[in-house]
Amino acid sequence: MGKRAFITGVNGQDGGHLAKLLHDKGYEVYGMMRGQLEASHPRAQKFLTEFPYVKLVFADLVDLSAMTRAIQEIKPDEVYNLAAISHVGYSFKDPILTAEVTGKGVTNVLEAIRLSGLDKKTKFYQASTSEMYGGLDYNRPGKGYNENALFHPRSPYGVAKLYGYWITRNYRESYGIYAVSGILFNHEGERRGPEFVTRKISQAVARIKLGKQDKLELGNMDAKRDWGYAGDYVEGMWLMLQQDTPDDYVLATGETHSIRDFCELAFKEIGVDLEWQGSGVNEKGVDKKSGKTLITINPDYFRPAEVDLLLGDPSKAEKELGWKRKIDFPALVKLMVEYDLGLESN
Ligand code: G4F
Repeated sequence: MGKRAFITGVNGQDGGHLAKLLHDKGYEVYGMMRGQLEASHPRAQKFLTEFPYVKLVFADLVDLSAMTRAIQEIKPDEVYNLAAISHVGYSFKDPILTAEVTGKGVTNVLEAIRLSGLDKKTKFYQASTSEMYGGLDYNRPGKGYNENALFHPRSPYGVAKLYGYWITRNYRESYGIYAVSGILFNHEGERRGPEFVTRKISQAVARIKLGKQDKLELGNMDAKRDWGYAGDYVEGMWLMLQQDTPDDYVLATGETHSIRDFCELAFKEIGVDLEWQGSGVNEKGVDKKSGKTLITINPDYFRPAEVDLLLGDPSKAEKELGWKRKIDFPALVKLMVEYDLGLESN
């Protein structure tokens, strides 16, 4: 019989990519959805249309009893904890719930494994994040953050994720559970939600091209991110659970680009050359040829504290896991704009 995997947050961007990868590898895939849903609910039905092989489990990360029941029933070989409140900006608005779900929820999954007596069988992957670094470790200028860089989270989300990182490490060191963190830098693609900046841009570009939208409003244009393709990153998650000894790994591209860079490449895909005019909140992205304003700044999208620059150093994962990203930055932007052009044309 194949291995069993249990994915929390299966309905999110990475959940879909990972479910497919594991199914293709012969796993029996269980996916968790939250709340009072049933398999007949439209959201569950929509998910099952795309991923009919996933066995849905209805439970909530904040409910230890539900998590324990789920783990006891499934007896998974591998658990991938992807569920979280994952939007950094939103976490400032709902910091307590973020702590409960994104932070304490990790302990519930680990406890569920331990209480079920599966600590020697079940391997655990925690979706840790580059947001834990916060972009403030000036000891590593230009080199990129690796597994030893200083953490200084800059949002309730980052703080909650840091708790998740340490409790995962603590269960590994205390109970010998095969529990690891993947410290993943931003990863995007066609499954990304439109509340994140890359998908917001690719959707807007497609809609502007098709005459469905006039312009795009953005927040901080100066932030820089290390952006890879989510499909490449789920392979790294799986590899982290296939090693002789559990350890934590950074997955990143080793390149960083600004929001402006992303906009320029995305608009180029529809034949528009952008020119930047003005500065600060008055900055505008203008179509060089027509003079039409396509991008303006809306301070509502600014965050109380910002992570200015993220750049990852994936050399440990490349050396020890044999992992390497396949899709580079221009290919990622192209893939997303092309996908949204197809979607918006229908
Ligand atoms: O796309 P974002 O919302 O992603 P962010 O905050 O980097 O977080 C993502 O990556 C993390 C890994 O480092 C994950 F842990 C996390 O769960 C999530 O997947 O914002 C990227 C940047 C920020 O600096 C933001 O201020 O884009 C800036 N930005 C500018 N205008 C905007 C906008 N972000 C959003 N969401 N919307 C805007 O209009």
